[in-house]
Amino acid sequence: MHAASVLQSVLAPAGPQAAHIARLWWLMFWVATAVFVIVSAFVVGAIVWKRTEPRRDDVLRVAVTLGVAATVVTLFVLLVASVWTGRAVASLGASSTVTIELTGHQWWWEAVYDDGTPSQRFRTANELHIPVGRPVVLKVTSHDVIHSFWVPNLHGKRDLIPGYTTAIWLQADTPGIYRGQCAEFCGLQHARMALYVTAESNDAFERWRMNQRREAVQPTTDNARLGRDVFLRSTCTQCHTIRGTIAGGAMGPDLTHLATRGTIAAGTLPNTRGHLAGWILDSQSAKPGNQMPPNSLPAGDLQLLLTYLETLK
Ligand code: HEC
Ligand SMILES: [Cu+2]
Repeated sequence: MHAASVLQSVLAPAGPQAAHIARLWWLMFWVATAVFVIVSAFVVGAIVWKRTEPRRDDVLRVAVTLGVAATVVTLFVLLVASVWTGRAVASLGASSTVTIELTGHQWWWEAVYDDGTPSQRFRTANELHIPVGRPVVLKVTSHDVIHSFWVPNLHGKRDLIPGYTTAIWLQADTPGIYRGQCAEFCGLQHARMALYVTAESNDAFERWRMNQRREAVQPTTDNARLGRDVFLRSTCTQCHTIRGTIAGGAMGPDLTHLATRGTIAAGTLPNTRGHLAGWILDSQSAKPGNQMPPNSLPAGDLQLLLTYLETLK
């Protein structure tokens, strides 16, 4: 994932909701610009031109009436436009085929892809995939404090409130990787609480989803097997799940398909062997205050563990 290929902009809408919001933004921008220019022109005019004729109250009264009328009409148009946009983005009026339960944590995102068949549900973290051209419902809530889901290319903001679930509809029409950001201050690492949404063709999405549903791959080499043993006898299992092993913790992100993600720690670091090593030994230096404690592992064990984690495709 190259930073340059990732978009995070309200002005480059990639779906219908974002397009509505961008249109409203441009309307308000041009109206405000026009108001600014007109008012400035009057101010400059008042300074430059000296009054030579006596004041005429009738002309003044007409001017004030026109000014007030123009203001009322402008504000009314903006009100109607924003109410209309609010309604237009509220729902896509279609039955959705993809439902994602998204939960905010200090400071990462937990996602469960829902399915009518319970065995087809799966859990992942920090990186969503969605099919292009199909409406997606996100059911959002929070595990701790108020967070806010915001992927500017796809939709406006939606608060994640503890103990309360709300639904937000979105759709991507243009394939791409869109960066999201927690948009409600939620503590020390609020700024490092990013989220990536990959919008891709239906085929690519279904392939991704099929793979995510699977349990973790069984190690095929001795080193990967030993690495799994390191994982399973360390504290990792208290907080992390790797489906298909006894590790079933829920404090931290699900690691079953860790190696399919482009970043770790909610967009903080690229998912490379070196960064993973640094993160596992001392995640506090990369993301101070985060909920994962440092781990002191012998160098050999760490290398085996990394080899295992890299197999989790
Ligand atoms: C006390 C709970 C806890 C323990 C123990 C723990 N972790 Fe974590 N881990 C977390 C939390 C919480 C996060 C998310 C931190 C964040 O992004 O703010 C995390 C994040 C990670 C990530 C990044 C995942 C992602 O997709 O962003 C990896 C990899 C990881 N831990 C591996 C390990 C390994 C390996 C061990 C054992 C050596 C371990 N963790 C032990 C809680 C824990
Ligand atoms: Cu936040």
